[in-house]
Amino acid sequence: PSNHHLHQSSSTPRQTPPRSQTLSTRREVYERDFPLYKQPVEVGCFSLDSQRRFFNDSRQMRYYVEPERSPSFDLRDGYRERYVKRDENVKEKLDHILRWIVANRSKLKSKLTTNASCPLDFDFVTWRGHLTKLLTTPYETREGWLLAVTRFNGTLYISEVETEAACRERENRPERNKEMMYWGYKFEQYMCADSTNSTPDPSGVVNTNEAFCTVVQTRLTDHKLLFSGEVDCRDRDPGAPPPPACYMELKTSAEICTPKQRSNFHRFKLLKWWAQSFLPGVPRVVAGFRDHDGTVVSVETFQISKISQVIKNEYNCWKPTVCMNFCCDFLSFVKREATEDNPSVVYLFSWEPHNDVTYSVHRDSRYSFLPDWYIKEITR
Ligand code: 0WD
Ligand code: CA
Repeated sequence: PSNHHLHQSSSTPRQTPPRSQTLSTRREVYERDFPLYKQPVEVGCFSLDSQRRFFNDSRQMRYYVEPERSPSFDLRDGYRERYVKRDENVKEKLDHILRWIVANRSKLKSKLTTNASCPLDFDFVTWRGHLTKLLTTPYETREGWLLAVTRFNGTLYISEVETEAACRERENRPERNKEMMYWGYKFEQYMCADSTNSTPDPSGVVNTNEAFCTVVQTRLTDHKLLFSGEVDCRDRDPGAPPPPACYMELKTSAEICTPKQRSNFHRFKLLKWWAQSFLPGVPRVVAGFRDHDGTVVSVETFQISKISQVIKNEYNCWKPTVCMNFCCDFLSFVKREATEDNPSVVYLFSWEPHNDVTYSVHRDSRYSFLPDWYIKEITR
């Protein structure tokens, strides 16, 4: 049958089916009403400076400056001379979020609390980027993922593990791809100022250690979520709505010249852009369309709430409801399977395109990711 969600033996009618240890990622399974997703609320923020040091404040916030209509930004400028790249070999896991939690624990206390066994009133703590991967899974045909899950004091922590394929790709990245990764950051520098009353400084250094991250709280059906995501900039108008509604995501993309390119943009790029910004409630994406030489030829703003309209005419296109229902069912699956409350136990959820999600359990392994300082802090 096409709606085979949980794999069950067909020879035992009228019996409750055995619980499956796997989860389907087939789109048809998740075509149902859009699940409840509460308006995300910003509960705090943090900054990472040019040396990747953590600060419990918004010092790295940047401000959006509207560009000219056809700006002709040169995204290649500074690649050789003014580029400081974050060390991708350092795996930070959830460390920055955990530092933020420790620094802000008093304001996170749940209302009916002093319940020592559940000091954090969240079911899940993770990066926004990990949730984006879950949202796009039913439509992903190229890259699988590995998500490590630890249950500690009743909360489920989700931290990505780099797959072997992703590691190989990173280590064998062609020079052209390396340069194109810089283009996205360079675009941010052309578009953002450091304060409300200054202008962008394209003569400066691009340092990808620097980041401003929002921490938001929300609920997906019965899953209480706390996650953090990097925010590129905010509306500089003092009359703009409070975060996250004043935040803006910046993207670069190849200019669209043919109907085929437009269709691919709708089917693949807008899916990723929508998922990433919908999660934290960031309402706008500003896209710089660039040519092959890295010159921005046009800038266009996309309202996240209108993207489902933009793609409506695309045949066999992605659906927001499928993304959200899959994420919701994955989180239910994790809650059901990751039962042992132990900071040194990792449930490693694994997915490859065209397959179901599976998992394995690891004790005191290289996958353990909750640091001792965090366990001590939360346990005391
Ligand atoms: O441990 C890991 N596997 C990851 C850690 C994967 C992804 C992110 N991170 C951490 C980093 O500490 C980073 O500061 O998360 C932070 C960003 O979190 P996020 O917002 O949840 O990540 P995501 O939505 O995937 O990416 C947002 C931006 C990217 O912008 P674009 O426009 O390209 O989507 O964060 C940057 C990038 O600029 N970014 C990263 N920064 C540091 N480490 C990483 C990364 N691994 N991936 C994307
Ligand atoms: Ca961006």
